[in-house]
Amino acid sequence: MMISQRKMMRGFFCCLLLSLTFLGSAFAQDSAPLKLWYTQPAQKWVEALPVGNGRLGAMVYGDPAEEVIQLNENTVWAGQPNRNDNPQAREALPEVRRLIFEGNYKEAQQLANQKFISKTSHGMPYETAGNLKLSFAGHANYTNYHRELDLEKAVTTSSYRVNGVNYKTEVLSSFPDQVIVVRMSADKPGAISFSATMDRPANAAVSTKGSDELILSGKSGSHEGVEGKVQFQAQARVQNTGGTVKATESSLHVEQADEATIYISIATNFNNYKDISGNAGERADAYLQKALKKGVEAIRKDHVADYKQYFDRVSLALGQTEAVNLPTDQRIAQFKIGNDPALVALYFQFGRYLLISASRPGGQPANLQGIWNDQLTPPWDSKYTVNINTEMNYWPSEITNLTELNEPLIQMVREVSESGRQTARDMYGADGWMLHHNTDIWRINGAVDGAFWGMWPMGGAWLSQHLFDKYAFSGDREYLASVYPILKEASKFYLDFLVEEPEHGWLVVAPSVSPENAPSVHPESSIAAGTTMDNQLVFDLFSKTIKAAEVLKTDEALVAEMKKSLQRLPPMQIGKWGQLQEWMHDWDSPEDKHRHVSHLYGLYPSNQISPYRHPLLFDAARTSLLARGDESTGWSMGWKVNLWARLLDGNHALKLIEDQLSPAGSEGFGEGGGTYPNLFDAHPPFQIDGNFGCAAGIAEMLLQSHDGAVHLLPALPDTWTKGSISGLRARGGFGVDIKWEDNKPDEVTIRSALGGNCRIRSYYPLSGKGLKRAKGANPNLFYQVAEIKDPLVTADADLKSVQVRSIYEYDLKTKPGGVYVVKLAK
Ligand code: FUC
Repeated sequence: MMISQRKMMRGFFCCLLLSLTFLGSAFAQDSAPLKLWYTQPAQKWVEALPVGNGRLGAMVYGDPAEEVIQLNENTVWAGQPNRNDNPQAREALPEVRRLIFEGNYKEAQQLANQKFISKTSHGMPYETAGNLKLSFAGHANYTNYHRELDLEKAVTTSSYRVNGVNYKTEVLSSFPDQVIVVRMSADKPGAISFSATMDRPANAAVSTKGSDELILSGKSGSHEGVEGKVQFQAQARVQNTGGTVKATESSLHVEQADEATIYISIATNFNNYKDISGNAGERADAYLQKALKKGVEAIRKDHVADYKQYFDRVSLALGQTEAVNLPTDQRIAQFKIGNDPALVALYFQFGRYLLISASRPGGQPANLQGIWNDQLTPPWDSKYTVNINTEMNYWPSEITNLTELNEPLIQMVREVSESGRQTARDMYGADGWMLHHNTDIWRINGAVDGAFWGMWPMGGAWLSQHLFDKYAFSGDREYLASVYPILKEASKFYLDFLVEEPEHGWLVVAPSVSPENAPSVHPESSIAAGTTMDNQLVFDLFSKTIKAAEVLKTDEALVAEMKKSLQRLPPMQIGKWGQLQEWMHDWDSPEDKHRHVSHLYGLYPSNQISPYRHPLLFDAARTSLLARGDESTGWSMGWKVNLWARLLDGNHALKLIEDQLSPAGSEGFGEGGGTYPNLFDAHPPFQIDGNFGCAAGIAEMLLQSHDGAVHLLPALPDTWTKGSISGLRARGGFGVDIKWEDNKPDEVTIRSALGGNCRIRSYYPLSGKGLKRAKGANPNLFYQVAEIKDPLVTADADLKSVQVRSIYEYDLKTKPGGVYVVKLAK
C-alpha cells in the first residue's frame, strides 16, 4: 500500500522539485548543538525520546537495565471501515434553524443532540502497536549516563558504563527502509548480553521464529460497536556479531555478543480507509528481509541523508548563553527565569523534527499525538480534531520549508471530500462535501461528542484552506488543478447550506458553534448562527476557490455565484468593549478565558485583519486577545504566539513562548499547558499541536507574507537583539534568509523560485541592487489580498487604538532562480 500510494504521488513531487531549488542557506548554522539530552533514563513516557518515519514511531526510554522501546505504526486504529452520519438531521434542520433564529438556543441544542449527533460511533482510537523490552542483567548500577536525541541526524543514543565497559545504544526509524533499528555496541568484545521480548496492553500475542526473531501479532480493538479488524504484525530480528542468540517461546536471549542490532518491521492489513484486505505478516516480512540484506550501516547512512534533505533547509540562531550546557529538562525548568534563547531555537527545530518524523508522503497525517501513543484508548482517541488541532499540526509546513510533508494531510482531505459527499447529502440535503469537527482513519464525517462540541459543519472549510495555501507558497499550477475539485465541492456545500438570517438578511452558517465555547449569556448552549469564525472561513473558502478557478480559467458561473454570496456574508463586528465579536450578537464577556480563540482565525492563520488596512479590526482583535489572557492549554498558547506575532508584538509573543516552555505540571486532563521533559507539548495531557503551533509562531515572529508584502522581522522581541534565520519560505515562491543585529535586519537574502515582484516591508530603511521604493499595489498576484467588508461597529463601542510601527516598503523585481541580497541602509 505504502509503495503504490507513493508511486501515485510521484508525478506530484516531480513538479515540486522545481520550486525547491532555493533551499540553500546563506548563514552559518547556530553552533549550539541541536540535541535534547539528559543525564538519566526516562522513567515516564513523556521523558522518552521520539523517533519516527511518518509510518513507524518509537519512544525510546534509554534504560540500561530494562530498556523499553514503545512502538507505533500509523494505521493501527480500532475498528474498521465505517460511517457515522445521522440522516435524521435533514428533516430536523429547518426546526433547529427556526429555534436558533428565535433565540431558543437551549432547545436548538437539545434537538441537535437528538437528530444530528451520531447514533453510532464517535470516531475510533489510534492504538499503540506494543513494546520491545530488553533486559540487561547486572546493568542496574551504571555510571557516566548520557541520553540524547540528535535533531541533525534523527537518531537517539544512550550510553553508560557498567563494570568498566562502555555501552552505547542507537535507535532510528528509517523512511527509505521502513524499519526501526536498535543498534547496541560496547567497547569490550563479548560484553553484550540481554534478553528481548515484546508485549502490548491487549489483543496481541508474542511468539518467536527461528532462534533470532520475535513476532508480535494482533488485531485492533473494537470500539463503540465497531468491531476491530485491523490486523498488525511487528517483527523484531536480532543480528549479533560474536556470541550467541537463542529463542524460547516468547523471548530471545543474546549472550556475549560484541555488537547486536535489532531490526523492527511493523505492518498492517490497512490499504486505505475503505479497504483492509492487505496481509500484515507478508508486508512486515518484506520490509524486514530488505532491511536485513541492506544492513545497519547503509540503513543509517541513507536515513540520515533522507532526513537531512528536509531538516537542513532551515537554520535558526538566536544566540547562546551558559544555559546550553544544561540538560534539556533543566533548561525547561529554568527557561522562564533564565536567559536561554537557544532553547527557543531548539524547540523550533524540534517542531520541524516532529513534522518530518510524523508526516511523510504515503502515510497518515499527524494526529493529535503525531504518531506517538502508548495506549489503546488515548486522550480524545488521538484522532483528528479539525476545529483547530489538525490544522495547527501543519502550520509550520510551508513557512519552515517542509511543503512535501503536507501530502498526508492533502490525501486525507481528498478522502474526507469523498466520504463527506454522502454526509452533505444525507444530513443537510446539500451538494458538495462536508465534515464536522472530528475524523479518523476511516474518514468519518458525522457530528460527534454532543452538539455543544460537535455541531460544527466547518471542517471542510478549514481544511480546504491548506490546499490553497500550499499553492500560494509554491505557485504550482498543476498541483492547484489537482486539488481544485476538492475546493470547489467544499464551496458548493456552503452555497447550498448558507441560510438567510432574519435580522439583517445576511447569509450565515446555521446551526454551528464558535468552537467549543458558549457565551456567558447562555453558557449551557454553544449552538448559534453566523459565528465570526464561520463567516471568516466561508469568506476564505469562497475567495480562494474563486482565485483558483480564475488561475485555472474555469467555472465562471460558479465564480459568479460565490461572488454574489460573498457580498451577503456578515461583516466582522466590533462590540461594546471594543472587542472583535465572537458571535453574531454582542455576547462576548471580557472575563471569558476560553482556550479557543476562534474569532481570531481572521488574524491568524487567515489574513483578514491587517494592521495597515484594517486598523479598527486590528485594535479590536488585540482587545479580544488581551482579555482572553495568555496561559491556557498547550495548543491555545501555540496559537497565541502566532496571534501576537500577527499583532506585531514580539515581546508578547515571547511571553507566550515562555508560558509554553514552562514545565508541564501534570499528565492528566487539564487546561494548564506547558512542556514535558522530552519537549512534547502538554495540553495536558500530551498533544502535539502545541509543538507545531509554537514552532510556526516562532517563524511568524521573524517573517510574514500574508499581508501584501514580505515583512522582515515583524515581531522580533527586544531581547533577541542579534540572530539569523535561513531557509524560511514566503508566499509567491520566495526563500528568505535574514541576519539581524541591534534588532535591525542587517543582511537579507531573497531567493526567487518563480520570479515576480518581491515587495519587502521593514521597520528600517534598506538598500540593495534593484531595490526601489514601493509604489501602488503589489503587482505580484500571490500578494493580492481579498478585500473584506468594513466592520460594523456598535454605536457606543469602547474603541482602543494601538500604535503600529511605521514601515518602509520596497519593490524588487526578481527572476526565477534569482538570488538577491539586501542590506540595512547605512
Ligand atoms: C478540541 C479542544 C480540546 C482538545 C481536543 C483534542 O476539542 O477544545 O482542548 O485539544 O480538541
